[in-house]
Formats: sequence, structure tokens, C-alpha cells
Amino acid sequence: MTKISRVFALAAALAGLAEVALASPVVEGKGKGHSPNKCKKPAKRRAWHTLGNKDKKAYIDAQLCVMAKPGNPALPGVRTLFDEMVSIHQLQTLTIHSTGTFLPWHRWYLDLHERNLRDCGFKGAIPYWDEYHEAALPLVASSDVFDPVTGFGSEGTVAPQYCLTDGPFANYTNAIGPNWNITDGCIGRHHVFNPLRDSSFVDALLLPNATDVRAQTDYCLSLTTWAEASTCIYLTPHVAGHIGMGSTRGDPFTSPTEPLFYLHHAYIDKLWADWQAQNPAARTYAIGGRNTQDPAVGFLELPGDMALEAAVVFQSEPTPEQAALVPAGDEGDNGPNVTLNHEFTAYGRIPLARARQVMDTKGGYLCYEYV
Ligand SMILES: *[C@@H]1O[C@H](CO)[C@@H](O)[C@H](O)[C@H]1NC(C)=O
Ligand SMILES: *[C@@H]1O[C@H](CO)[C@@H](O)[C@H](O)[C@H]1NC(C)=O
Ligand SMILES: *[C@@H]1O[C@H](CO)[C@@H](O)[C@H](O)[C@H]1NC(C)=O
Ligand SMILES: *[C@@H]1O[C@H](CO)[C@@H](O)[C@H](O)[C@H]1NC(C)=O
Ligand SMILES: [Cu+2]
Repeated sequence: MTKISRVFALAAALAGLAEVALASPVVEGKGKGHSPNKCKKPAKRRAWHTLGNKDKKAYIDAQLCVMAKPGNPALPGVRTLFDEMVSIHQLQTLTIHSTGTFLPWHRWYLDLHERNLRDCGFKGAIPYWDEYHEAALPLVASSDVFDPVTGFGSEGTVAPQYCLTDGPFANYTNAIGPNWNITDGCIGRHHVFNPLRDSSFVDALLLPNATDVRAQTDYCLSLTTWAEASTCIYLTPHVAGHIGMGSTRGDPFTSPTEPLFYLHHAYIDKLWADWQAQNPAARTYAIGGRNTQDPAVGFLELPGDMALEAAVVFQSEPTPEQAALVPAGDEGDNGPNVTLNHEFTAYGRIPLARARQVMDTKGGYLCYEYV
């Protein structure tokens, strides 16, 4: 199947799923891990542009502290704790994107990032990049996350890497990336237009209103099933924000080499939380979908199947050392679909967690809310 006919097949499949799932929503019991009495005072995750300079500085200082700490030497290429996070994402990329684990895994991963920040003395919560708000800007470059003094730095000027020359992260050298590679690289950014507003370049064929990211985001949040809503959030706001960051090392494997990754993913996590909050009884524990990429599809947003994407898009293979650390993808599920029992591993940094523990942002394992 070509990418385009596959795109239409997916749209048709999603349309069919809606009715089935409406009749019998995928809801599993709350079970173990739900202890809201452990969450009396949820941390408040706020939009970056609403923070005062002191709070912005506290976040950036904690991020710099993570970049200066040593990371897990058992993970290939890792020097710092920041690299360790990149490695965890790199090793698991093929089971956490275009699968049913996408939203819960990245929620778990944000929490891991927040734990690292707190170990660096950070008292706040991860801010989010309010991409819906920033869609109004003519050029994404004018978003205040790119402020060289109070933000993450602006953009580079020298192609092809566009290495940052201002801001707090100008001199950081990433150890990992791109794709499966372990090569040193700067944090680079290059902005063109505003991908937070116009997503015509990504998936106009896939879903209605995809050329307008805000309209498409509204549409995603209006979808009533987990399968539809989670796929829609993945494709439009998620992909648009990755392009909006302008990262020159923004490949799917090592996108956390850009510290703004966490603010973008907090926004995506907020969209999921907003969707859940529309019908908590039916949606908080709604989960499902494949736990590994469909070999015939690969990444939903990329052309080709898994084999073609590996050969043509990524052009790199895991080393045997990396391959030995790649999860099968079905850990805890006892089958091909994601369940609330699905396991998340941080290779020893924290104990194994399960999907059920991250479904409720105030469930006890997690304790935060978006404001
Ligand atoms: C980066 O390195 C340059 C040259 O050594 C220095 O002038 C600049 O202050 C450094 N920036 C940061 C954020 O450390
Ligand atoms: C990735 O690694 C492979 C093999 O080590 C190499 O051929 C390729 O040029 C590297 N790609 C990049 C972008 O560094
Ligand atoms: C697409 O956008 C138009 C105009 O904003 C709106 O009227 C329409 O309902 C949207 N369609 C979907 C499927 O959201
Ligand atoms: C996996 O989920 C799909 C729907 O998303 C369903 O059709 C299929 O039967 C499930 N497979 C198993 C083994 O549960
Ligand atoms: Cu990711």
C-alpha cells in the first residue's frame, strides 16, 4: 500500500472504530496504583509564557544541573544524566511512537525528568509550551521560549547544524544521536515559519482540518474514543510541535537532545489530560492499541513501512549493545495490545512502573495538574 492509500485506510478504520468503541468504551478497573489520598496537593504545571523570570530561571538552572550530572554508564554513549534520558528514549523509540503506549509512556517519561530536576533541588513542576497560544505568532521564532536571556536560547546561524550561540544551552554537547548513532553534536535550531499554526506540510491528507493546527487540536479533543483521540493528538499537535521547535537534531529517536522537548511533551500530555477530564469515568483509564509498531506502517507520519524507514529515513542500525537493551514492547501486556499492566523501564534509575500508575495525573504515583 502506498502511504496515501494507507492514510485513507487509517481514516476509514478510525471512522469505523468510533461506533464500536462508543458502544463499549475501553475502560479497565482502576486497580492498584490508584491512591489519590497520596495526592493532596498536586504540583501545578504552568504555561512557560505565564512564568515570572525567577521561575523560568529555576527551571533552566535545574536543567543545567541535570546536564552536569553523570548518567548511567551501562547505557550506550551516555555521559550525563541528560544523555541518559536521551538514551532511554532512543532505545525505546520504535515501541513508543505510533503505538498505544505513546501518551502513557511520555507521561511516565516527563515524570522521570521531573524527578531528575527535583534531585537537583527544583521545587516547581515542568512548565509546558502553550502551543495553542503560540500558534497566533507570525513566526515561531518570536515565542518567548526562544528568548536568549530568559528562555532556551534563540537559533543558530550556520547550516546545517545551526548550533546555538546564545542562551543557557549554547555550549552543551549531546553525546547521542542522530537516530541510532552515538555521535557528539550541539543543540541546534533553525526556524522558518510557524509550524504551530500551519501543519499543511505534515498530514493534510490524514484528518480533517489538518492544515490548521488549532482547528485540528480542537478536533482531536472532540473525538470520543481512545484510538481516535490518541492517534489524532500524536499526528497533528505532537508532530507540529516537534517541527515547531526547529531542532536540527529532532529525529524521532533522539528528540530529547533538545531541552525544549520536555515543554513540548508537557503540552501534549496536557491535551491528553484535557481529553480525559471531559469524561473522567470513561476516559481516565481508557487505553489500547498495539504495543509495537505495525511493521507494514512504521511511524504513522513517515513514508514507508518499518524496514523502508530504517533503510531510507534513519539510515542507521542499533549496535548489538543497543539491541540488547531494546524492550520487546509487550512487557506486562501478555499480548499484542497495550494494557494497564504495561511496564515502563528506566534501566534501573527508578523501579519499573506500569501504565495504570500514570493514567491519572493525580492518582498517587503522579501528583500534578495543568493550570
Ligand atoms: C559558551 O562558550 C563561550 C565561549 O567559551 C562563552 O563565551 C559563553 O559564555 C558560553 N555560554 C554559556 C551559556 O556557557
Ligand atoms: C550514523 O552512523 C553511521 C554508521 O556508523 C554512519 O554511516 C552515518 O554517517 C551516521 N549518520 C550521521 C548523521 O551521523
Ligand atoms: C473544520 O474546521 C471548520 C472551520 O473551523 C469547522 O466548521 C469544521 O467543523 C471542522 N471540521 C472538523 C471535522 O473538525
Ligand atoms: C487488539 O486490539 C484490537 C483493536 O484495537 C482488537 O481488534 C484485537 O482483537 C486485540 N487483540 C488482542 C489479542 O486482544
Ligand atoms: Cu518520543
